[in-house]
Amino acid sequence: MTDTRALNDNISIEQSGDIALICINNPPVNASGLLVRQGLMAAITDLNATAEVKVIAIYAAGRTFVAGADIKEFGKPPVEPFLPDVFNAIEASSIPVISILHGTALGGGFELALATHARIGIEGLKVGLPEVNLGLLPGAGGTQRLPRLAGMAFTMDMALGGKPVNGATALEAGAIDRLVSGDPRKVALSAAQEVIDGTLPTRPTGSLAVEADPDLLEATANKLRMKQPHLYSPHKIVEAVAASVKPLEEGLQIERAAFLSCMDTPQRAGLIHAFFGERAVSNIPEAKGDTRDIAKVGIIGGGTMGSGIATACLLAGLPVRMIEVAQDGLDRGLATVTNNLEGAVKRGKLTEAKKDAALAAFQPSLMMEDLSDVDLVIEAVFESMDVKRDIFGKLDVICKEGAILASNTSYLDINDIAACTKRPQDVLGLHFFSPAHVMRLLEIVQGKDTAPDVLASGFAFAKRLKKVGVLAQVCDGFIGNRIMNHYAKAVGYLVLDGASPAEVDQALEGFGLAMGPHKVGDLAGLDIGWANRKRTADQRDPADRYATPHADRICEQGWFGRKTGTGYYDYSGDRPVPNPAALAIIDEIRSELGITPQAFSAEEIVERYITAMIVEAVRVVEDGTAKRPVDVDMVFLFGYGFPRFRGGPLHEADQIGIDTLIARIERYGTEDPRYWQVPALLRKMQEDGETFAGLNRKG
Ligand code: 3H9
Repeated sequence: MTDTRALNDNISIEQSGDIALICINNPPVNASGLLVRQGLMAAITDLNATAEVKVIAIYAAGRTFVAGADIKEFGKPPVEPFLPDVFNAIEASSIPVISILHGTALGGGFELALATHARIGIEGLKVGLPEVNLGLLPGAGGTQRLPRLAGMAFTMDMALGGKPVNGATALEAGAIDRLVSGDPRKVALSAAQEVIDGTLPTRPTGSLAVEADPDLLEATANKLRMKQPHLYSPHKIVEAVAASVKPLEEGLQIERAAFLSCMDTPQRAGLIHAFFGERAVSNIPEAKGDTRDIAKVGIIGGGTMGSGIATACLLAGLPVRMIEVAQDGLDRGLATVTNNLEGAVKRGKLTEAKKDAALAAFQPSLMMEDLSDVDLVIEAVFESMDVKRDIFGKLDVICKEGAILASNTSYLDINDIAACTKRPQDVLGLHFFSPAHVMRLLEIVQGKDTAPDVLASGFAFAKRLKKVGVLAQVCDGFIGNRIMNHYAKAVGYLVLDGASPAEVDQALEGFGLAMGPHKVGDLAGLDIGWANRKRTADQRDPADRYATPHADRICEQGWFGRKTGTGYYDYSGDRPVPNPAALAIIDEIRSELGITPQAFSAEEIVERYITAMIVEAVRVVEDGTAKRPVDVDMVFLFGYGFPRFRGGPLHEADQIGIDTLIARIERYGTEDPRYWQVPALLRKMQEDGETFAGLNRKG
């Protein structure tokens, strides 16, 4: 006889004879929220008091086993029972408890399994400890129990890398006991029977010992100090894993203390903002609804951008037709695409067979007419409105009805481009970031006539390419480049007023940027910004002292950065060093402008840089170019290398505080009232006691 009873909305028990199954059902990912914790604790207590039960098997309904603690609860007052206590109760159960894992058993979900007395994986399983990605560490026994099953080195890799491994790897390491195929409930029943029959051994993980490995601990700690000096939780992970050689209870206490200290950091808040932000940007009405099928893509332009976009499409399994005006351009495009795909093979992202299939799906052509059968065209030629007008006029004639016509322009007006066609409803901007097959940001730019299904197709396309699509409205530079153009002026100002490019870079790298702005400029090519400044020269205000004339004069020497061997830095030696000739140009301009150089501390450099970025970011939200603050944040995390642990410029603005920001802008404004102005929205937020997190919640 089978008796099934629900303990609450998330946990039920199914008992047949001496076997009890506990089912976790908390869609979509069975996160171990309060009801799951309460239900599991009650189930283990009840079943231990039920005389006939000889084995307990825990499995989950739906697409996955538990994917971790409920992240939405973090930052709120914790409510008992806590996850570690629930897992300790499972391990202490006098009746053997086994777990059946399918889908993604991550974080607290994997830790739940580690506390049971045997683990059965189901084919397709992935297990992992991704807490480090959230600024945390496995805080429910992971750093103590996994070393007992799979060793310290495996645990360290998993907890520091944050990447899941597949079932076969977990089995080989000893993290799970078996890998089978089948339905989780049926596997739970048959595995439970095996425990009773004695063919599936069980034992508490805490009964096992860990082999000490002081060399590994020291080498890992040293590597982290070099590679991740800004991050807090990785160092705490090493500390916790090191404690796994101690008796379990002692180790668990050290882990708990380390976990709680991570929970208190702004990094945890920033990284969790990034986790939800990545999902929030496409959780908007514009991204939903009907879409058009995109089965074949046309790309106009075989330069770096066009080839990168083509690579991204091919990697997503989409056939691509690339159009160029001359054979040598097409040859270059093919060579770049091939090179990109080979790079993906080398990095282990692509198999040789898939690379060959991708190349077979790449069709270069010199005839625009060959775009007549594609579902989406992405124009990726250089930034000339005349050229783009000409192209879109031709596309209007050539492309089939319903084809989506996109421009990868970084700055230009999508409405002007759409006006060259008789189908402006089919036109939108799809702005990729270089290298386009690597960078995850895609700005999806809505024209005034863009049809809803075209916009939603842009989001579906981003998802297919595994990119983060962010909605932007038309303006010069959209969200990202518009903000960048503004704070780039503040960088120029810092340099002209006395900081050297290397000092600025160092200060901002200290803030967490992977590379300072001058190093980025040298890497990307200083000629790109120069061309853009020339394009907008007629819009320059002669009273603007931030027009970065030193950057122009450096470019006039033919110094474009790495590709010419010289830029802000000199690349002729083993390591780049500040270019003395560039410093001389800066000095020359300072004296032409009558500037007496002043010293800036690293702190001051960071303050001015981030404040300038926030000012324009606020304006972008104020005028609706970005829908919400979180959209700006995700643009900067996924397209501009803003440190993820800081959550984005407007998340950072909340940490700084609106009063402090306004005071700073007003103070800088006494030096230059033209550039430093407090945006009206910031003033209003101050009056209302509003935060950017609050604006995000309002949507
Ligand atoms: C932890 O476990 C700490 C412990 O060590 C110690 C505690 C004491 N909580 O990504 P998707 C939502 S830390 C709450 O689109 P997919 C997500 O926001 C945790 N919600 O699906 C989304 O909501 P919406 C360690 C969560 O199939 C929906 O579920 N675990 C959680 O592409 C679908 O998600 C992790 O870090 C959660 N834990 O990918 C795992 N997870 O529909 C984090 C997801 O409203 N999760 N949601 O936008 C993931 O990596 C992916 O979600 C997963 C599924 C691979 C599971």
